[in-house]
Amino acid sequence: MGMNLVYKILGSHLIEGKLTAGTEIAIKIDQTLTQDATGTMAYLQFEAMDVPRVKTELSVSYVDHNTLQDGFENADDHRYLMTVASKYGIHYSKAGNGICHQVHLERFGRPGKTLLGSDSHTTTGGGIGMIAIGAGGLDVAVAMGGGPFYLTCPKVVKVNLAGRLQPWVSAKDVILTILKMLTTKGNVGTVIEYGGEGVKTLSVPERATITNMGAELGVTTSVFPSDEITKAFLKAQRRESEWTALAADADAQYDKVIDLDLGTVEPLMAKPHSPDNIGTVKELAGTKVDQVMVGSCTNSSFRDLMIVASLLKGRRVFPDVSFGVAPGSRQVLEMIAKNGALADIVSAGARVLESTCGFCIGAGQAPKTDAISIRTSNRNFEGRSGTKSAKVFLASPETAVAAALTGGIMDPRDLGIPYPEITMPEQFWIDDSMILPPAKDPLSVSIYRGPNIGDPPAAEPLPDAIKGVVAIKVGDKITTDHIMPAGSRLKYRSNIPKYAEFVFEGVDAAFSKKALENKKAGIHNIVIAGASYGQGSSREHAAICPMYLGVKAVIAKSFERIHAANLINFGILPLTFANEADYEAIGANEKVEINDIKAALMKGSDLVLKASGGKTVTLRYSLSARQRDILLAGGMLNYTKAQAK
Ligand code: MIC
Ligand code: SF4
Repeated sequence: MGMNLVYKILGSHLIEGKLTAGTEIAIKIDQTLTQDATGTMAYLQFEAMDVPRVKTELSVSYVDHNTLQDGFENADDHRYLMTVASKYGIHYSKAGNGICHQVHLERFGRPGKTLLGSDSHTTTGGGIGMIAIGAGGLDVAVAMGGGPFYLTCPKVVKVNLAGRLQPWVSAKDVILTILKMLTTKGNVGTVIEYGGEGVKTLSVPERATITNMGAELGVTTSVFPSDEITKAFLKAQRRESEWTALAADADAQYDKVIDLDLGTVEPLMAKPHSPDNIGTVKELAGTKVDQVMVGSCTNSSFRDLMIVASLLKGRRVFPDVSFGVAPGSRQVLEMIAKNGALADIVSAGARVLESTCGFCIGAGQAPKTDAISIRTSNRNFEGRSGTKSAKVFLASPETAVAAALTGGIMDPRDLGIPYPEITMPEQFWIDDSMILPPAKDPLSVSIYRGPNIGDPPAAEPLPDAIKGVVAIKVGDKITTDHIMPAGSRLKYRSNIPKYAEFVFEGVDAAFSKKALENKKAGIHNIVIAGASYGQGSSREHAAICPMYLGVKAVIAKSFERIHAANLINFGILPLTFANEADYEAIGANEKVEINDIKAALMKGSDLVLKASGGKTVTLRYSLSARQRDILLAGGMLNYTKAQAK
């Protein structure tokens, strides 16, 4: 029986387990990446492991998220990251060199390799034929130390692409089409493998736009084959020797096959406030627009920016629209500067921004009250832009420019201008001088620690009985941004007691104070949630800070993969309702208890929650033996220490 591409790559990296969907496997990690927002905690944890040098083939530390430096905290963190990288054998990509996923694709991604990154959009690497997975910082730290990465062996869904995209329709519209079909819920434990004749019509950056937003589907990752197009991309990056051909066997098996004719894809948009709330640009046409932003790791490649520049050339941005452009990397910025396209963008009236995440994470460019903002990024969660009342629509660069030029949503096909032909360069501009290699003599490097850097907090062992209170009850689709706000709060990421003051800030501003008081009084905190709890970011602070506040269990209808793993790593029980209707049975502030936890976990039997009024609710969990032991030890760091004894 033939093998699919996903199992071929996983199989060649398998350390424990069998390739049987739904069972736990461990794989060897070849490459890691971190970014500054999750990186400081990852490296603090790596330091605590006492490993003298990373054991991966390649590890890169990027600074791209918090570069605004409105205070000393971010700059201090950058310096910490630079010195840690130098000492432990990690490459350091300086602020200004670009967004981690874009730079990694350009300079380091290699077909057939595994990449683990402390960022949910690490999946971008699937565009170049890698198994690239997002995880919490602690899992990445373990991988840097040479440890395997544990995951549930995925089901593999093939998206069989036929035909070719019509003019004015691009990769973003493809992934929005798939988000419309599959939504953001129910795809945990799946990997998407793209195949079919249509693959040949997509360049590597276009493939990467598609795999990038696999994170929004909630899949473990997505992957494209490595073919002549991949080879040409690597050659243009002067890395042809790193190419290898990779494809599924002709008779490969899949859990499901979805057919998509690229020729039928239309310009689409994700409406507020979820990436799967899809509408056609045609039906949304006429909506007045206040802000348009092009950039983010989804759509900031050379091709994307050339489309933007070609459409803007000789034209002007609509007077009352604020239009910003953030090239994804210094390579892209330098190339459009050298070929004149940047001048076309500037002349049209765009605000040219640093090559960073910036607007995408709410670090600057917050739109006006009640604004309609069109963005080429990947997430439009409420408040993520920095303005709670703003309505963010996600769209392709083509659709974004049409809105910037006309002041309203409009199908770009109705602009009445010819679709620009963009040819991919045979040679990209290569200058890696902003990527600092590690020191040859690690002893010569002393690590810089500013005053905002704290110690990673230790988790307490799991209690046998949780006796406490429902400190908060939330609904469906709670993102890690809801749990741990980003934007201006993120500068406290290296200081857990401070950052913990903002847990659930936008949902219940009193939560943090209340939870800490409970903890001090010996009362355990429990979170009750709906479906897809912990969507979005890989930010492990969404587990660490609640742990610091004394949260012992989260009971939800369902969890997203990365967040569930982070909860376990930090000793918080992720539990689900045996009967979803019981979500209604427990209210906020109710006193509850869960007894005999250890015996139940050892037997694998259900847990029972008793509420104050005498109601009982049956709770389930899905844990491997290893995860159970991590929880019993009180988190991954305690578990690792105990194993080392
Ligand atoms: C995001 O897009 O939400 C982020 C910010 O890149 C996060 C990482 C973080 O929280 O720092 C992600 O996607 O994992
Ligand atoms: Fe940065 Fe936005 Fe990409 Fe996250 S999604 S890595 S914030 S550009």
